[in-house]
Amino acid sequence: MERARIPPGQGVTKGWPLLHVGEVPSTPVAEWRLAVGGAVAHAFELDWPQILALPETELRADFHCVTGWSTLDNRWQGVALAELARRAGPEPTARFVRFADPQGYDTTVPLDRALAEGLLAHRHDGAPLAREHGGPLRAVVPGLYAWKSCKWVVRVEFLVREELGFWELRGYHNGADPWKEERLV
Ligand SMILES: Nc1nc2c(c(=O)[nH]1)N[C@H]1C(S)=C(S)[C@@H](COP(=O)(O)O)O[C@H]1N2
Ligand SMILES: [Mo]
Repeated sequence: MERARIPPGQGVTKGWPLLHVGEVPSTPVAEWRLAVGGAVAHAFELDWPQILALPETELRADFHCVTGWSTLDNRWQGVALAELARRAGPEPTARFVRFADPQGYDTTVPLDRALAEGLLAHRHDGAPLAREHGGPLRAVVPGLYAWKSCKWVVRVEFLVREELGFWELRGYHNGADPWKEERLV
């Protein structure tokens, strides 16, 4: 049987809802820095022109918020996690990747999933990603609930051990698989 398009308990919404804790950061793009580090051979930092100079990948994916709304067929453009990993050289023991914003929001995803489908998006539908939706740079991990898609990413950290993030410390299921309804623990 063909799998349903929408995971159980989700409903398609019109438009693109906004959801985050804290403030939308006002750091100018010219001052945005991305630090890539943790369990890697070469930690590095990129400024905005360097981020834009990396090979660009497009990802078309649905987006499922654990509160019940889904948006379909989002087109994201940006830097594949695999591209950052290629430059950083994760240690063989690395199993997870943590994304963090500048104000204490973070979330962790399994490395194999991040490498297979994770993107740091700086554009959506070909236009620069709106600030309120995580611009200039946000993670997109399509196979997991949207709280794993960290907005305003300033740090990507490869981890040997799993760490709980902002929502996972507040009762969200760290697996976050919408098809298994891994919402709360
Ligand atoms: N930095 C940061 N990223 C975040 C959040 C947040 O509060 N802070 N909320 C998450 C949640 S719960 C959802 S549903 C999506 C919402 O993304 P959107 O506002 O672009 O629709 O962002 C995720 N990424
Ligand atoms: Mo969400």
